Amino acid sequence: MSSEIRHDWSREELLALFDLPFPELLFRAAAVHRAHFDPAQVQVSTLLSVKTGGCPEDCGYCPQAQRYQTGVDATKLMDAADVLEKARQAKAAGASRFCMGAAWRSPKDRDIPKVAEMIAGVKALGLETCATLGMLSPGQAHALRDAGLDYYNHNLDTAPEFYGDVIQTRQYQDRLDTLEHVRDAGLKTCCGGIVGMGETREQRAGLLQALANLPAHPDSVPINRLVQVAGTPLAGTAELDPFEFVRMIAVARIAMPRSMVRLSAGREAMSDELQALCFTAGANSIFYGEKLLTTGNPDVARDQALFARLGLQPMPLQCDHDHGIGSGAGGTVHADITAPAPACGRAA
Ligand code: SAM
Ligand code: DTB
Ligand code: SF4
Repeated sequence: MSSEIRHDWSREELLALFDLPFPELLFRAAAVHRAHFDPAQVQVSTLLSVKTGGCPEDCGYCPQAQRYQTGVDATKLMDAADVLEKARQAKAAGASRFCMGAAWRSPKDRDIPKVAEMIAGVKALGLETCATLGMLSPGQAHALRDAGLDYYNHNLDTAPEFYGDVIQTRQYQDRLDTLEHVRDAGLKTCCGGIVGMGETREQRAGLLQALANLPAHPDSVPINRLVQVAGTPLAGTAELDPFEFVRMIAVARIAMPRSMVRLSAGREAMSDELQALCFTAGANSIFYGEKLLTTGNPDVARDQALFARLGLQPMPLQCDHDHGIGSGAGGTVHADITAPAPACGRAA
């Protein structure tokens, strides 16, 4: 099984992978996974919404868009001290990365020092830092990097040709521009999308094509399954076949062999068996903790039990380092989620 890093994937090649018999696709994805990672290790991130709701954008899936009546109350930006308390709790519970999300189209320059204070504080705890704040200018990306930011999350969300069906208030190119500013500032990228929005299989392949053909594969690739929230335009969309979700994970793993593929939103509604299939297909990262940004996530006890039943361990930060993917923050993170994993011994 070839697992070279490619940036020239065609839609047809990716669709041909989607079309493979399910066991064959899983086998190929699992082989690529093993060539680059220890399949028993799963990276664990915790999310915190540091500024919730009231967003001017019109993303059709999002409970935080002001224009949809979803019952999400808008809040101001949290104080750094409160964010740090949440980060301490996340670290104690076993997270190795802490991701701060804000419901902004883009941050205002006056917001940057406040977010920088949060980032510096979280980094000082020995956690990897991630932020998702909307579109960034080059200067903002540099300022966040200088504050100690490791990763920036900004998703392409879907295939270019389906994008306009979901979002009108900003363009695909705006997202590509922000990703360029993020890379140019020396930040690692976390970039993926959502499935289950009514897109076709070809469009799911199109999202993966857009991600894999970026100038550099994203370091993390979150694959979200739409969490349907009443009041959003996409509430009521036909549910995606769970096996199709697993295929999406598997093709992402094959197309981006060294990236952390994150089983992201939508886990709360997934059975343990479906999640196990996703880990088998090459997913090796999750969001951990009872809440995503505004919607639910499996509770900690359920994830601890799942890791124990599947023999999975939280990935120590050092393992990231071995593969040249992680940041310079901290050493091995010992997680309560299950017995701490030894530092990954696989070749870089
Ligand atoms: N406002 C910033 C932005 O849009 O870049 C950052 C936060 S936004 C909530 C981050 C990502 O969460 C979106 O790009 C989308 O992929 C995902 N997301 C939002 N609502 C979701 C939902 N209901 N189901 C699944 N994923 C969702
Ligand atoms: C990503 O791709 N998924 C996360 C994170 N990046 C910021 C967000 C999921 C949000 C799900 C809906 C909510 O909880 O509001
Ligand atoms: Fe705003 Fe981000 Fe939600 Fe879009 S996804 S409405 S930009 S918070």
